[in-house]
Amino acid sequence: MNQSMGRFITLEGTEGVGKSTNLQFIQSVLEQHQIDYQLTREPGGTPLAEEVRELLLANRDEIVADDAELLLVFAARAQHLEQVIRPALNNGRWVLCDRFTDATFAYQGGGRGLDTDFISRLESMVQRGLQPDLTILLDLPVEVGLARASQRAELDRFENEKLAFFEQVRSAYLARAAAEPDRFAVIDASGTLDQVQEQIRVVLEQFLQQS
Ligand code: Z5A
Repeated sequence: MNQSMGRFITLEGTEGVGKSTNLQFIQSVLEQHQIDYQLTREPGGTPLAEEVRELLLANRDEIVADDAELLLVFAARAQHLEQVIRPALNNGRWVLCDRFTDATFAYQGGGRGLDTDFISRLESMVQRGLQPDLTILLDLPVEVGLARASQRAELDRFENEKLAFFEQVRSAYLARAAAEPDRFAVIDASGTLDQVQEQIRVVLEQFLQQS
């Protein structure tokens, strides 16, 4: 590892897995270890990319073409990488990002059924080899996640998708984790919050020791 670079951690999962809840826990562990980190999210992370996020999540009468959705995701990502992620890592800061390109392979690839070779080509163009060092995947049966998330007042364009869509998203995530076991840590998110966070703590402590 280049010692001057920060480390890049991403958090992923399907609907209702507890990403927001556990993000706070990850932050607390990093802070206990006095890690200087930048918290960010995708789609979003810069003013322009946050505007793209709003475009992506808004419910609308017009049908959004799958390719348009994919290109918007990568447009936001290009801006986010340029303005936030690369500068932070180059300055030795760690980056903790709520979702990244694995979400594209899961939602646009798995959920929408887009060609993963095409997604890979966009990934190469926009990321130029940059990959997360650690990806924490919170995994949960889709029905359990949807039941947890159903408490929300208003559902966005993705949250309004059907069960089969989220099953495909989950399968795509698990396939990516199986293909890259060194980068991914798959967490069983079906237990109590304490049980989930204990698993996350173990993964982070191990990663911190290696970093
Ligand atoms: N998207 C995409 O399509 N392509 C891409 O490349 C990217 C994203 C990057 C927005 O993401 C959408 O963008 C996303 C995919 C798409 N759409 N969806 N769906 P987001 O990350 O902003 O949206 P989100 O998935 O809704 O994230 P979230 O708010 O962090 O969700 P969450 O995982 O459901 O987190 P939560 O609010 O912490 O947990 C849900 C509830 O469960 C809550 O009431 C908790 O108190 C409860 N909870 C949490 N843990 C537990 C445990 N252990 N037991 C019981 N209850 C629990």
